[in-house]
Amino acid sequence: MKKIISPINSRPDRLPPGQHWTNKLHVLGISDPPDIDLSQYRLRVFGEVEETVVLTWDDIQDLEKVNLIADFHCVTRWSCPDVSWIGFQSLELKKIVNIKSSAKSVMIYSLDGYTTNIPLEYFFDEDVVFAYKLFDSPLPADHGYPLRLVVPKLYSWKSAKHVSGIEFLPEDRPGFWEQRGYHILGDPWKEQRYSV
Ligand SMILES: Nc1nc2c(c(=O)[nH]1)N[C@H]1C(S)=C(S)[C@@H](COP(=O)(O)O)O[C@H]1N2
Ligand SMILES: [Mo]
Repeated sequence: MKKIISPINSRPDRLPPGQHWTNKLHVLGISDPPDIDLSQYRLRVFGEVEETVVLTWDDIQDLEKVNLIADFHCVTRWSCPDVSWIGFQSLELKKIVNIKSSAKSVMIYSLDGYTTNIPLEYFFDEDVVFAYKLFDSPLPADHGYPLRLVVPKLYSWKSAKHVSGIEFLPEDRPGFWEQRGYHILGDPWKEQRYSV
């Protein structure tokens, strides 16, 4: 299995400004985790693509697996070092869906009603992974079962849990927290916490 260590882990300024280290991944969610039946689970890829693609849980297991090691930076100022995830890279999507050149951004949809937006240049980074394992165990319900996104270079509200949809957008538009005052991008090293 390919191992990816996020380049953020070897930055000289590894801990972003205004953050402190904790040794725990704290649970933060807008609601209780949804009930999931894996046989019914689907991941839908749609929007600015030639054809909508719908993946089953088995389809997802067939994608090339990677192990990502990355620090996790929450906008509420805790940072957890060296979190280990197993899943597939966002770049794998380019092999299974034809993305139109009009696509500029993605909206990620979650089964708890959560959404978040990510510009394509961040979404298709090498260290962006859709994870189904955390430290070698299946994702716990409250950490995003069955599938979650991990975007190490942005604050972790962009790392959507319980992902069920990926919409390619012709222009960036705000998701759940971005509509409620969080920064549209969310770079921790620029302290892009809030939009005002
Ligand atoms: N579906 C969903 N994903 C979500 C959230 C949420 O409320 N719902 N919260 C976000 C926030 S603010 C953070 S800090 C991380 C927390 O991930 P964890 O609970 O696994 O530590 O998940 C992000 N992804
Ligand atoms: Mo967060």
